[in-house]
Amino acid sequence: MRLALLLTLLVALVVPASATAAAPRIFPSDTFTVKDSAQVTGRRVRLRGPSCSARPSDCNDRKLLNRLDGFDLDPRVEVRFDNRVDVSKVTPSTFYLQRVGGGPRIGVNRLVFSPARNALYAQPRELLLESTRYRIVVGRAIGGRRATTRFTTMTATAALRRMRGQLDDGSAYDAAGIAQDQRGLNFVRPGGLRTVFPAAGVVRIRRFNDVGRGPLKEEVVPNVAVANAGTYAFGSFLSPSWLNGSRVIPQVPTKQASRVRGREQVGFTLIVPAGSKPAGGWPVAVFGPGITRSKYDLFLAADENASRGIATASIDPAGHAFGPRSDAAVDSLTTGPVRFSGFGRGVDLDSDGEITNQEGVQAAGSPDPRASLGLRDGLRQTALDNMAFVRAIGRGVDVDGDGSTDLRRDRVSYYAQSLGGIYGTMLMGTDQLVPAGLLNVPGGPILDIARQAPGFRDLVATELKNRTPSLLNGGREGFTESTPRYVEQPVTRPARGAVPIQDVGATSNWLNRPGSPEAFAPLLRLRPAPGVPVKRVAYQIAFGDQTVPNPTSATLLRAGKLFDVTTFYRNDRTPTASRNPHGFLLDPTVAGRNLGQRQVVEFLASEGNSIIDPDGGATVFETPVADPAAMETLNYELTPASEPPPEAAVAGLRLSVRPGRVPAGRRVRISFRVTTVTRGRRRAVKSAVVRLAGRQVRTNSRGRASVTVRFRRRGAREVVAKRRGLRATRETLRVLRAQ
Ligand SMILES: [Ca+2]
Ligand SMILES: [Ca+2]
Ligand SMILES: [Ca+2]
Repeated sequence: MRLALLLTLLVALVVPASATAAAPRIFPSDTFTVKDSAQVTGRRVRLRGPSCSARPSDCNDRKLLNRLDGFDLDPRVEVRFDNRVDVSKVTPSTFYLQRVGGGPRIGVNRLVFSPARNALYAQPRELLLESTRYRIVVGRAIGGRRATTRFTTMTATAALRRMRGQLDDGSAYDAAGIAQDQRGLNFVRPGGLRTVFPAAGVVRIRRFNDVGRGPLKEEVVPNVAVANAGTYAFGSFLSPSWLNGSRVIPQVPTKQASRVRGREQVGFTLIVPAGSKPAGGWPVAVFGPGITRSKYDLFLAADENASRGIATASIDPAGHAFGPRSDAAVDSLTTGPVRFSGFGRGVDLDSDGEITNQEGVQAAGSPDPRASLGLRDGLRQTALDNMAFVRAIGRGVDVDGDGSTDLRRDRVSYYAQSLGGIYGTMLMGTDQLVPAGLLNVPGGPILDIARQAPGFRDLVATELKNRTPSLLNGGREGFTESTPRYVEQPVTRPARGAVPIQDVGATSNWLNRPGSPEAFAPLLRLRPAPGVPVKRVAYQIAFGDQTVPNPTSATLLRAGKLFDVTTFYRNDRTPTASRNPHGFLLDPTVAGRNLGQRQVVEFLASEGNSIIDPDGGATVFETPVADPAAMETLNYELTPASEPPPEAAVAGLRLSVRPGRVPAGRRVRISFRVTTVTRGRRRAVKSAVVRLAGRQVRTNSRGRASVTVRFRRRGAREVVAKRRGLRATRETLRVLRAQ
């Protein structure tokens, strides 16, 4: 016994505490959670600080995060060191994540080193499993001390599934006050008008948009869905709504289901083929329109569907198709103009008197305390509206009112463009009744789309500007985030102010994950949810897409391992190479349109069993994508922008603690010395505050201070040294067993 003790003391003498770096501190960690039996994970996030008066935006975000039952599925791991570290030391064996209980090591990428914080940021190379415990291991090679922690990932996709379950068991309709006989599609307007028109007699379709104040704005609906079209119909159905007045589905403990708040009369458009219908009715494809678009895009998205015997229908995304006064009109050879409600879903959320083409699909912007929830719940509600639409079709649809069902009740496929592909991926991952879906030009998460897309970046800038404190730091559209993409080299000189923008980005992506398509992509084929079959899906991505940039599509496709069912439309190899190819499926002025629609109709006609290469051996359409890595870059040129200078390193304090090990139960004097290195010279730091075990002392002009203490129990004690303008540091004092 005495020998062992002697050896311990000897070790203490030959290894002073100041010779070893302090252990790096890692986030995320379950140390920032509390137990909560109402959550699937048994835990709830509990972050502290910052001050709500000094940093109200961060405070608002923290309150939202503290309702979640775990950390992000693509967490931005933060490791704080005491000194600069060499990012080239990061390898799959020195920095990795691993499931607690075993599993392969998951390396990291997207590295950022912040000199001002001495913090290293990294994200795992693959999306993590939900509701699962992981360990993070940071090896000694990086910062001189090994560090590890455990954390639990959030339950992300189950909430949408629970809401779908409320549609299936009828409880959502009951809660919304929608009686059994009101749950189907409705073609009859007040006054008895049936808005169903023989397609051959339709000369023109117009819409009259309620933009808030002033007269309705007239627009002609382009219509190329004429081949073999028999009937154009315009109707509505009642859809339960989970959104509250702030366009948010309030977070509930993950073992519980969200509550239905009301209902909405949702309009639809429908094209039924001409000719005699097959037994049981026409098979149906539902088309999902993109952001700012509407159900009227159906007439641009269904060139060949009717010719192939497919009925096609579409509804508006939440908050779309302008305000509730919006109308539509059909000019017919036989009847003249017939005008009826367009069931606009837009709301004047910001009370400025105007209703935009997408107002109400997302939470209000900063300084609204829910701003960081963004599109999360508008996307979930839209996926649910489409599920309610599928269920209404399943109740039997009599379009012409002759008493017989015209649409097949058991066969609905889905296809969609852009935002439609985003909520469409969520729908496909969740709805057991939709076996096949083709998703055109989606990506995720939304913030990563918006900050990289030239047309949306100013919206992100406005949000950063309106935060308190404001985070605009200069650069393209007013900010520079220095965020590396999946395949890019580590960022070791982030722009000044970039790392706080990255903090907000990581928070936004974490908060939005339950309504973000990449979280649902693994459910399509890799890990289907209980009761949901493996799906037949196809993706179309456009090379150099400037609206949903390629790297965000790659994020989605990687998450679901979907590259083998992905077609890459190489707009760069066409006569329209100078155009933004995002709208290629619908836009008649982009080269790929007709072949894109050919692939869609073959997919739909085969119920997802056939993904044709629309141009065969030619290479405008790569089916499947020849090189998935080609999607990890933007594939278009950005105009140069001046960026802020790199973040400056902040000199750090160094703290020595002697002795570094003390026995418990005895009064001991512990001496501190606080220094800093400036211009290569070590200098004493006067008036630094050193804290240990509830005691606090200040250093003298030689940087020295001491306390006399007695520790009752053995274990590690943290010593912290701080001084304004310099980065704080900490050391560990070890209290050994009493002699
Ligand atoms: Ca408005
Ligand atoms: Ca009928
Ligand atoms: Ca080809």
